Amino acid sequence: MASKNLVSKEEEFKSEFKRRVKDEAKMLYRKTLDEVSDRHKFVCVAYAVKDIVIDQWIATQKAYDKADGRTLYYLSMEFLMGRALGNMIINLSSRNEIKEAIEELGLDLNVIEDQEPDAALGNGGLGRLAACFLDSLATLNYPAYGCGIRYKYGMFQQKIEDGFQKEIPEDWLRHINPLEIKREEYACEVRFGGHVNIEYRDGRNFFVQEGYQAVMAVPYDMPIVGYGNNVVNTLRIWDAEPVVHFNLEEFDKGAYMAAVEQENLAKTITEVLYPNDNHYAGKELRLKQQYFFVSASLQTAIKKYLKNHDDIKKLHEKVVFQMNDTHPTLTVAELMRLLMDEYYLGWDDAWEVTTKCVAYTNHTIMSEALEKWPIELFSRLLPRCYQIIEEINRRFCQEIEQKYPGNHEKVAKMAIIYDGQVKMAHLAICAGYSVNGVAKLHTEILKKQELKDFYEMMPEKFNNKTNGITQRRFLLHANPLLADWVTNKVGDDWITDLPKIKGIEIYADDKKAQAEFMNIKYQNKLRLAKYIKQHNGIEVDPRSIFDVQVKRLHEYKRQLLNILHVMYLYNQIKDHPEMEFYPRTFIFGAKAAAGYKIAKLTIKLINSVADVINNDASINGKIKVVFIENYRVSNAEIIFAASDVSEQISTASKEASGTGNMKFMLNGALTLGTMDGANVEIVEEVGAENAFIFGMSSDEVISYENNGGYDPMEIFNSDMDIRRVLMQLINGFYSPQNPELFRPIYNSLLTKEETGVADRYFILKDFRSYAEAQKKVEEAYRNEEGWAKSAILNVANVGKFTSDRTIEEYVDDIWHLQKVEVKMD
Ligand code: B1N
Repeated sequence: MASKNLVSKEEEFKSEFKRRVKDEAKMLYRKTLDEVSDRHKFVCVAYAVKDIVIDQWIATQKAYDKADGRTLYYLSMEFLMGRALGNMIINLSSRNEIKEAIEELGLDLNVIEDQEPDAALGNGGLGRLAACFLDSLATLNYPAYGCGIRYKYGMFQQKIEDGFQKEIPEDWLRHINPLEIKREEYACEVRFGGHVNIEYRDGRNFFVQEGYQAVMAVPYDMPIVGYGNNVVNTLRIWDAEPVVHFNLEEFDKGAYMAAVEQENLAKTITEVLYPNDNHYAGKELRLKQQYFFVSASLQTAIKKYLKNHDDIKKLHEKVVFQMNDTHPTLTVAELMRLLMDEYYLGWDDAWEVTTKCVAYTNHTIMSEALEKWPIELFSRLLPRCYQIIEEINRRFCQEIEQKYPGNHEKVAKMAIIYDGQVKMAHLAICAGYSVNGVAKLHTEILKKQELKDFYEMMPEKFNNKTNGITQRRFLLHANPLLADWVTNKVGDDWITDLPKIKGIEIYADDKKAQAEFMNIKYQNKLRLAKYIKQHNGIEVDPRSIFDVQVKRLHEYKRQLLNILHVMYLYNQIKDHPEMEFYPRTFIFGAKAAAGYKIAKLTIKLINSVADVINNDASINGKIKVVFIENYRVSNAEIIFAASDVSEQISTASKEASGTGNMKFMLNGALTLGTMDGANVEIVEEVGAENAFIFGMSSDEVISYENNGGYDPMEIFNSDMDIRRVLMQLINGFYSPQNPELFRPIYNSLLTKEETGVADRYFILKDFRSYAEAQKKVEEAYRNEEGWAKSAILNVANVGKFTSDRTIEEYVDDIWHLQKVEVKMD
């Protein structure tokens, strides 16, 4: 009887869902479901899914209110969410019924999912980390908001034309976004510019901003569905609207111009994501964006708190703000401002609350990424915040002076305001109660080098939180074949408890399991080969080694080392056609910041090398080079699943953590990498014998850097293979129309012309060691069973790198949140 009831309940759910999808087609498009386009089918299905999600969303927020625990506000300029629908479906408990219903409607879920544009509100690792964290927070039952900006144009779309990158605006909102809700009731005002007046009333001073320009911040909420636990959290992203929609006749000339300016401010502020990864451009509009979303997020967080509590001095008991890098560091000044100017706390009380509410994560040591704002710009745009920061700085410098009497150099090095600039990292560290790095090595470098002075003065703030990724998106959704294989072997606990995946370790030596595993990899390689054929028109051999480097293009990530090595291999094969060589497909995917010349030229080089090699019939297809256009979350899912070799070859010490490295590992690719970022911990988990490690250590790199670099000419003059490859950059070998084209790359490696340092990222210095490691990759791949064993061991030992673990560590050490159960009746 019980099972019969269950069956009928499922059937009821399915027919309700199907009815809903069909109704949407009727209501939205005046058509039957089979008459509407694929994109409209996506919209209909998305609305039907949203209907299920909304009930859980309401229930979750009720449960949170009732529990009245601490809430996390994860403040980030970037959330690289990718597509939502497919992920939402796999996370819902009713996933099977939904999938069946979709099938019964005669729809293909893959086709439907493909209709959704990626929500690309981020550049790379930092933004994707924020997205993985939201998934884990919801899955682990923690009350949390993501707070960010609803950019009209997200990360640009990349087109490759004649081998060059072209940036096309990504108008992801041109069609309705069925998976968001506009929440006009939470709109609030954000003010820029003007000046601060002091008014004396009721026995105290009031600071009032006057002559400012204002915009309305209007939030849009996107649901974040936890895995099978009824929890739906919220990503709240802010759009800007003009405060007054003005009526032309009513305005005199002055008011007219002011109104137009306010309209323009509203229009520009959330227009576009800055497409820079690990680089600070210092643009005024960027500072406006930062203040805009920080102020709006804080205002609503405080109002929400005061709905059920009356003592603002206890805000920290219920609220924590995590600052994702320094981009939201204005949180410190804005919270002080709100507490003092709007809620009438004195300085000391406001400081006490603020410093118990904010924590800071550092994501990079790259000096060009450090945010430093000129005082002139800062104080003009944010006069009250600037005043507050001046006072924070004054007190902080006093503290340093007290601790290190007479040490003026210390004060100069650590001050928040110095040399005409406001240093955001110093502000974040001074006010934050926690400062964390994102991998063990990175945190050690912060403590010993970059932030040494701060660590010595306040060691208790510093801690490590090694990054992680969500296995729900990057295995369960991205690689259903491998996910099913794992589940068949060890059950499905790994979905919410990744270390359980260790259970497959006993199959590492099992010949049958190895064959199954390699067959799954092969199927995934077929899927990627098909994608490449469709999108690049290039035919690749799914039996070749898929050797993959996908990540933002940056000199420190050394895509150049990879392609120079391809050029070197090509020379070898041409010289020795009889040489044994296992066919290899070198796959690249990378966006370069629009203004980053040498990065864009590297893309052109990869494509030029691809042109020559792919069209040389004499090498029998031994090497293929593919540049995948428009690398993003949705095609990343296909790429990771199909990879054999994971290229993680940054100059040691430069990659704070990396998270792509973990996604490859999860999908059974072997790491070819330097001892950098989280690679160190990956090797620790999987064993050096199941990875290919090469290159200088971070200590060596740092010691060279402290001594002005090294002399790459010595290598150029003594290593004839390297010399030949470099000469091919300037003799037209890969650019016969314009032999000078790649001269800047050549110069960056051999002269101080480009950056003041020759080969700043030690590409030539690491080349031989890289080439040797690559040779070992080939040898290892020839032994198919050995390779399968290593690949399985990579998957088996990936447990540590789930973002669920990372989040639990943040909760234990920094956030102190309580889990909340959500029951549906
Ligand atoms: O953050 C990731 C790390 O895994 C990567 O190693 C790290 O490079 C990346 C300014 C950044 N650090 N800094 C940025 C992004 C945008 C921007 O405007 C800096 N991204 C990282 C997650 O921890």
